[in-house]
Amino acid sequence: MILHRMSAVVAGVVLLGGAMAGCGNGNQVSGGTDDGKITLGFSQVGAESGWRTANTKSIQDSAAAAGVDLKFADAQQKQENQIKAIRSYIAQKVDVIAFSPVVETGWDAVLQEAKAANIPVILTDRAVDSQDKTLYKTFIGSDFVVEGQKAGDWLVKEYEGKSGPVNIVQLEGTTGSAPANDRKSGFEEKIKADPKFKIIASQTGKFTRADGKEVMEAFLKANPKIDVLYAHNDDMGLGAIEAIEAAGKKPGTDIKIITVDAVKDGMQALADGKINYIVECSPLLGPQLMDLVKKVKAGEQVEPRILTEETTFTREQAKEALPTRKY
Ligand code: GZL
Ligand code: ZN
Repeated sequence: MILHRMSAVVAGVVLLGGAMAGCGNGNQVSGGTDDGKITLGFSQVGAESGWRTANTKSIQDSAAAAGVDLKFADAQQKQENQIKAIRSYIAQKVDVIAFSPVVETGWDAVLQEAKAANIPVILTDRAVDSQDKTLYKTFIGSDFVVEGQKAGDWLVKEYEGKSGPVNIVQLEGTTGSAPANDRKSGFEEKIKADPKFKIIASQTGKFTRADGKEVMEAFLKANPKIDVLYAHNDDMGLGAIEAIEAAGKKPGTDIKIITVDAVKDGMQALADGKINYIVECSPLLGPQLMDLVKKVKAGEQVEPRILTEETTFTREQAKEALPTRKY
């Protein structure tokens, strides 16, 4: 786990402040710093994809702009590292804790500890399956089921009037993560109505290019006829494109490709005709997160579920959007 303190000053004050500042319940010196600034402890999933890089930048830039003291920990996609980071934020008595849970399950204990310490928690990007909704103040992120449904809808329209079988391979996101579970269920729900659609292989590519490439190589070796690839993020789709081309096939033509995220590299592949359709998943949660942090610190009510705005892109739309793409 890499603990980044956003400024040596904060680190210094935290060491000093730790002794004097009782905090976290809003009416005392704010978390560990005596400059009255809000201290946010953020536990990030890792640095597995272009989406994650953009998400981290959005959070760090927004914290700086909002004058929020950010403590940031990269968990390298390991749940135990996220739990350790959250525990260290509790020990440091930060004002607010936020995190993107790498998987949906196994959070109740540490979230109970944060609640007992009177430190409010905000979920960003991914959901948890805790039944106890008092364990966090709000969840801001996409609806991954809808993202999967959008991908399925496009495929159904693309093959309208055409006979099957349509052999589909699926590169799933991180096993147990909300985006992997929900993008899978949303997509499969849409295509199950027509038996011509057959998912002939489905396996995790861990949201990375390298794993996406490796799994696609195996898919290609085992399946002589693949018509469609549905990848749960652009990065796995881009890795798969390398494998498809190495196998002498044309991505976007011999094998239609649908991905999710719409990061710049994915949008470029879409504009180049190597990907056929991208469902956007916005990583730019930083500004809204900082607003929520201030509201929650001030004890204001916040919406329990905040949905991010996002769209879909065809090849033409990608060409138009690319020049001004922020990430
Ligand atoms: C989705 C996010 C996913 C992205 C991937 O909100 O959790 O994790 O789709 C990223 O690119 O790795
Ligand atoms: Zn779920």
